[in-house]
Amino acid sequence: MLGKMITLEGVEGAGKSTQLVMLVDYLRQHGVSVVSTREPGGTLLGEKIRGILLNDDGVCISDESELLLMFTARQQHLQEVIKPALAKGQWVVCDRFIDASYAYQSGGRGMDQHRVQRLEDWVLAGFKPDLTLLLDVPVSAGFSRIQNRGKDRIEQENSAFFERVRRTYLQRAESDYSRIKVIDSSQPVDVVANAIQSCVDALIALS
Ligand code: Z5A
Repeated sequence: MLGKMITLEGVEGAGKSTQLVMLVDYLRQHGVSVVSTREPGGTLLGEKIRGILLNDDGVCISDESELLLMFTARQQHLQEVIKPALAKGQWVVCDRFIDASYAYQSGGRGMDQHRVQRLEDWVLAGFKPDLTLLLDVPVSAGFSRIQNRGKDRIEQENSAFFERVRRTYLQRAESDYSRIKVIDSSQPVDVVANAIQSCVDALIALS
């Protein structure tokens, strides 16, 4: 793999989409060819799965099905978009990836993390992002930023669910601190962007 993969993670309203756009601009200014994508999604199949997972249209989805659908979308994404881009030397910037499955399906839903691990071993087979930016914000602050828009199926969970999600993200960051960098995303947009750029500068210098 010649390119680098950067993922953005965090609870709802953490600012991932905002920062992704700014990060992609920053990388392009540094001459990096970038593919910007998201999970679930990023391919035609992945976007259809995203619709099934997030639409609140009464379709019954068990926790196990939710996890498997996330990984179905991810497998296609890896094969169709991520690995070909990296092989061409492009950088991939992705709004959510593998850590979200641990945070939401294991942390939030309470599924055994070994199930997630088994799927990770199968689908990712050792592949990991080069850098993960965990945009950390208190759950209530994140939700207050998005209060004026409708909630998708997962966003309708209660605050205890999202507290578990946040805690799981932070635990993962503690145990994999060389890959996962925690950014205080309760700060103003430009301050968060500067913190992200400092992390990314180190990766640019290495490439
Ligand atoms: N999911 C899962 O369960 N398992 C998996 O494996 C994967 C995903 C891959 C995808 O949603 C859902 O799928 C997600 C997890 C689940 N579910 N939930 N619930 P998503 O990632 O597409 O959407 P999201 O997480 O709901 O994103 P979001 O709520 O749009 O948040 P965001 O992208 O982090 O925030 P934003 O859109 O950049 O900003 C939100 C608002 O805050 C906006 O008005 C900004 O202008 C404002 N903002 C942003 N930054 C700041 C700062 N620093 N200060 C003040 N205001 C700010």
